Amino acid sequence: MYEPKKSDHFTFGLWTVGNIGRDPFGDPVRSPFSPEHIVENLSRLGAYGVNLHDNDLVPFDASLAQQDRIVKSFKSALEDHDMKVPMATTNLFTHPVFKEGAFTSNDPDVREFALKKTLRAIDLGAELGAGIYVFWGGREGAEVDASKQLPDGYKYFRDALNFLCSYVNDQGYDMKFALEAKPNEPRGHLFLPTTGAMLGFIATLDQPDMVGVNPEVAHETMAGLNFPHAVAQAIDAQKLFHVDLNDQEMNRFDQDFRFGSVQLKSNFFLVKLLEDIEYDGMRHFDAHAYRTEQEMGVWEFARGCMRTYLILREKVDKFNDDTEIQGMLSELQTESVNWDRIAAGYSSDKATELKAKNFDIDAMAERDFMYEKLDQLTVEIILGIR
Ligand code: DIG
Ligand code: MN
Ligand code: MN
Repeated sequence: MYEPKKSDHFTFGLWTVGNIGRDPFGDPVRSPFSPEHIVENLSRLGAYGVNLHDNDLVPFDASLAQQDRIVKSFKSALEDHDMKVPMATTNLFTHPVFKEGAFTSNDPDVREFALKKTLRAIDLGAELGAGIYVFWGGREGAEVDASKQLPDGYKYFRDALNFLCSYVNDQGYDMKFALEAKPNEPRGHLFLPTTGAMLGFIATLDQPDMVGVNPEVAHETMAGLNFPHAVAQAIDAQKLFHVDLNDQEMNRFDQDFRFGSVQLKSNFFLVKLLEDIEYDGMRHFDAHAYRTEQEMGVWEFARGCMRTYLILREKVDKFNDDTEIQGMLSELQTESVNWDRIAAGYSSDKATELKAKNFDIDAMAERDFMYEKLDQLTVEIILGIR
C-alpha cells in the first residue's frame, strides 16, 4: 500500500534531497550527495525522475570538457536507474553577480549574462529530455524601490522571456516554460509575488501559449493565500504546466517542508484538484529534510512526501465515493438552464428579460447550505473514520 510507482510521476530536484542543511544562521549539517547517488536512491524509493538547476549538476565555472564528462556520467546513472529529467531550470540566484537581480538587474551586462546562462541551461535541459523549463526569479526584486523605474522590472523580465521563447522555437526544442511565483526571500520583495500575478504577466508576452505557471505550496502560503485556489485559477486558465509540492506554516520564511507535514486539509483539496482533472504533469516535491536529519532522515523525507500524497489520493477516492457527501454536492451544484443561456452569450433580449425577472429574495436569503455538515464529513474522511 502507498508504494509509489513510476506512473505517479513523482519527481524531486537534485537540490531537494541534496540540501545540505545550511541556513542563514547555521553551517551545513550534511555532506553533499553526488547526482548519481541521488538518482539511484530516488529510483529505489519509486520516484519517476529528477529535476535540476544547471549548477546542481555542472559547477558554475566548469569548462565545456568538464561539463561533457559530468553530463555523460549523469546520463548513464539515469539510464541505469530508469529515471527521467522532466524539468530543468537555471540558477540565477546563488552567484553574487545576481545580487541585484538577474533578468531584472539595473546592470545590462548582468541581464545579458543571465540570458546567456539561461540559453546554455536550456540546451542542457533539452539534452536531458526536459519538457518543462521553470523560471523562479529568486533575485528578481527589490529592497529599495528608488533603485529603478518599477515597471522596468516587468519589462526586462518580459524582454528575456520573449527572447528565450523564440530561442526554444528556433532550436526546435519540445519545451514549455513555467513561471514560479514567490512573495519575498531572498529579496525583500520579489516581482510577480503570486501565481495570479504570473498569470496576468503571461498575457503580456509575445508567445503566451508557450508559458504557464509552476505554483508552489510554500510560496502562496507565505503570502497568506489558499494554495488550492491558486492552482484552481491556473487550471481554469489552462496554465498549470508544473507544480511544486511541499508544506509551510503561514507567515513564515520559506520552509519547504515535507509534503503533508503541516496543512493536511489544504493538501487534501490540492490532491483532489490534481486527481479530479487527471493532471498528467509532474508531481514535483520542491522541499527538503529538516536540518536535524542525516542521510537516513533525508530518504525518510523523500519517502514521506510520496507516501502522504498517495494516502491523500486514497482519501480523495473515499470522498468521491461517499454517497452522503456526493448526495449533498449534487444538491448544491445544480445545473441551471437559465445560467447556461446567459453564459452562452449576450443578447439585449436576455438583458431585458433579466432586468424584468422577479426573485424571491427572502427565500433565497434564508437558504441553509448545510456546509457545517459537509465540512464535518470531509474532516471525517481526512481523519479516516469514513
Ligand atoms: C524555489 O522554490 C525554486 C527553485 O528551487 C527552483 O528554481 C524552482 C524549481 O522548482 N523552485
Ligand atoms: Mn520554496
Ligand atoms: Mn519551487
